[in-house]
Order: sequence, then structure tokens, then C-alpha cells
Amino acid sequence: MSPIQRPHRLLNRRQLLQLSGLSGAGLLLSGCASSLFENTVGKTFEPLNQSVEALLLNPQKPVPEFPTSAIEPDALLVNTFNFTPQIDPETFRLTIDGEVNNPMQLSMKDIQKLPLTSMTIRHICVEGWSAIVQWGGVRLRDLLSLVQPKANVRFVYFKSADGYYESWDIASSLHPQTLMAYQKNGQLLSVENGAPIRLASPIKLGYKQSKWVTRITIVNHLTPSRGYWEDQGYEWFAGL
Ligand SMILES: Nc1nc2c(c(=O)[nH]1)N[C@H]1C(S)=C(S)[C@@H](COP(=O)(O)O)O[C@H]1N2
Ligand SMILES: [Mo]
Repeated sequence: MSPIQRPHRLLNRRQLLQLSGLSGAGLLLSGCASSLFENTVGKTFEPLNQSVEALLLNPQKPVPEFPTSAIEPDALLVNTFNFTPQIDPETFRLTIDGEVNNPMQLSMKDIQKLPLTSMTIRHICVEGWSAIVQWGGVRLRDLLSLVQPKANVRFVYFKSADGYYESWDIASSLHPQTLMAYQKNGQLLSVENGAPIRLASPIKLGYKQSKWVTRITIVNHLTPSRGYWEDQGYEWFAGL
């Protein structure tokens, strides 16, 4: 097992343009309206200024991963703020909507037809624990390409079945290691860990990684509700 697991191939440029319809000139026209808050975060974090087109065509550099021998099977504590929703994977549909040309409702079967990426990364919770975990799933960038985001989108909201909610910047959402995961340590994701599907990424703290995601909404602007913990004072960007 090599020390760094290479991520599986990204969709190539042609496939991406076909999937997303991003070849049109419309994408080059970027929006200019922005709130004071977005201006502030836009100046603090460089990636927020990149257009969705640039991010889709030039994936950001992956962060180094761990060998599967480094997985810590017992270290990932279940951290659930409220209750554990039971979702029937057969009838489950993941809604992807918002500022997109092609909103979708995908079954787990649809999602599992897309390229599977596996990564072994460190999960870090602000409560003072961490765990090396292997996640398997579909790249969020592949899902977002399918729905054809409009040119000026900047944020992504995630709604969960337990009432949890999160928002991410578009650059972090399109990072090649930001997955919608349905496997953990080589097995189907358990209910406690977010089945049927959850966010997983080595570039954000644990509380950004929503479990039991039911809806992904692409937007131009953040609303006053930015995330379950963020709205109680935790940092929004929460990058690693
Ligand atoms: N829907 C939902 N997602 C969530 C949470 C939650 O309570 N509800 N907790 C978060 C926190 S604080 C962490 S550290 C991770 C924990 O994931 P795990 O329970 O699979 O270890 O999930 C995150 N995602
Ligand atoms: Mo956490």
C-alpha cells in the first residue's frame, strides 16, 4: 500500500462540459451584487473569489492522504447533537437545487453509478478528538456539475434529516476531496455515522461534515442561518 493514495481520476474537461453545459458564454458573466458579509469573507479567503467555472476546470490540489493501514477503526466517536434519523435507503432521494439549470432528485442507486472515490483522512472534532477514517463516496464536484450551477454561485447549503444545517463556500465544496460519502472504512455507512449519505472532507472541521444530508442547495448569498454550530458562535469557514 503506497503511503499516499492517489485519488481516482477526475472527470476530464470534455466530460465535465458535457455533464454541466458549462461551455456557454453565460458562465463567464459573473454576478456583482454581494452583501457586506460576503465581501468581508471574500477578502479573507482567496478561494471564495474564484468562479465556479475556474474551480470546475482547475481542481484544487489534493491534501496528502494516509495509507489504509493507518485507519483507526475505534477512534471516530459518534457526535450527534439531537437524534439519529432512520432513513429508508430505497425511497431516499437527495435533492440538489437552488441556483442551477438542472435541479435533480437522486436515489442512492443513481449516486452509486457515479465514480466512487475512496480517501483515508483525519477527521478532527473541535471537542478534542480526532480519527483517521476511510471514506468512500461520490465527489461533491461531480454532483454539482450534474445540476449545472449558474455562473455567480458562491455558497452551498446542506440540510439534514435531523434538523442540522450547514453552509460551505463553493471552492471548498468543489475540492476534489470533498465527498458525499456512503461508505466508512470499506463498509456501507452506518446509521449513526450518517446513512445513507453524508459530507466528508479533510479540509474542514468535523462540524462542517453534515450527516444524513437530504438536500443540497446552491446559492449566491448566505442567509443569516449559516450552520447549526456557527449560529451559536462557532467559526463559519472552519478550514484545516
Ligand atoms: N446531521 C448532523 N451532522 C453532523 C452532526 C450532527 O449532530 N448532525 N455532528 C457533527 C459533528 S460535531 C461531528 S464531529 C461529526 C461526527 O461524525 P460521526 O458522528 O460520524 O463521528 O458529524 C458532524 N455532522
Ligand atoms: Mo465535532
